[in-house]
Amino acid sequence: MTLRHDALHDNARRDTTFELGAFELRRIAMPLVTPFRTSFGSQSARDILLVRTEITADDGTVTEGWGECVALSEPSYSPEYVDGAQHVIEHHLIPRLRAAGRLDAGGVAPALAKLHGHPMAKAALEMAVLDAQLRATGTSFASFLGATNTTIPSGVSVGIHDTVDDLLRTVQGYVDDGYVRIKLKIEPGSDIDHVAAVRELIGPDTPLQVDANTAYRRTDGRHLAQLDPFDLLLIEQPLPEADIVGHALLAAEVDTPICLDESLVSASGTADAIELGACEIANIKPGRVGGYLEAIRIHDLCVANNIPVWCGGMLETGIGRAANAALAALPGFTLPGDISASTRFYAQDIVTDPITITDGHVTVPTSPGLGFDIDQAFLDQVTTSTHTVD
Ligand code: SMG
Ligand code: MG
Repeated sequence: MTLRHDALHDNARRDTTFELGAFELRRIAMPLVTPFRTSFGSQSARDILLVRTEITADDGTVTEGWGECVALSEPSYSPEYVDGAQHVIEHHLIPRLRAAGRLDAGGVAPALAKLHGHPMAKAALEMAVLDAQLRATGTSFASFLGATNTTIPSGVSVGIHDTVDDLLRTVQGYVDDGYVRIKLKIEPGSDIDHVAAVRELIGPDTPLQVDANTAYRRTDGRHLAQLDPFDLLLIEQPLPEADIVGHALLAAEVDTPICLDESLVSASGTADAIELGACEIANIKPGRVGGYLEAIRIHDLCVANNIPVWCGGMLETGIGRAANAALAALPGFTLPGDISASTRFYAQDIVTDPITITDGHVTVPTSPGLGFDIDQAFLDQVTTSTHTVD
């Protein structure tokens, strides 16, 4: 089949390229409004790497663009971590980009392809170039994508709580905020009874799903099948990321659909997981797969294979949140994403137009670029270091 977005990736068909300027690598410290606990640990603040670049068009016009690296502080969600991402960006990725000469966003991944791994670091660079390119051409990300939806349903991810009472209080708060789908983080010992209590609280009609962040093993099939009566949308990443066959076995043993997150790091790997029956639903996170352009390929692949997709989250600031909202407006995103209001995690955002929810929905940004404006004063206030790479 011809993918809808092939033109985005076809080097030969690209006519407008840019000269890349310096890259500013900026680290910010963002406290969370409340600690967020998953099966791999708890965090109360986010140490985020931002990338700012400037591109110069043929006519000499200079435009800035911003990217956000979703790597966490520790290699706990995936092998990447923020210090490592900054190192590989400075010492390996930027030199390759420079060597590639003039390019546009579609040229970033090919220029970096000979370097293994580090999808989150690569994605941050592609994102900065993409934002700048879209701003330079006066195009919103949503129109670049051909997205048709102007609003998207908003889901919220709820961390593991020590007690069921605390969990129910938190979930009720999010229901009151209007979130249309609840996702519960689970791990062995905080799973079946937590889900049962939340299902009873929210009733049968509110969509509910769980995310194990690799906390179970192949032998846990019978245990996880106890979730089946609660009519969950999906079980996200129950097994370790490399265990694709295990997920296929689990999908045959458990009625609730199996969704992959950590396991999906490329379009070709996603195609394999689908073929093996390991991926009944796909969580798409641009950072995890090396960028928005690869994320679009995975979307197209899933649509062609009748695999529902939704957009995951990595506690992004307003930069990544805006871009994710546009991505999730593509037609294959048929399930609510982890694109909550900025206030779900942060008291104040680094953009002047943070993502909010109205009637459980997020409005897809329409301004040129990925869809945000930096709040420079607040950004400077939360900045912990800035380093320019020429
Ligand atoms: O941004 O709303 C968000 C967070 C969603 O649960 C979320 N992300 O595995 O899907 C996931 C996790 C990864 C980050 S956990 C620190
Ligand atoms: Mg997940």
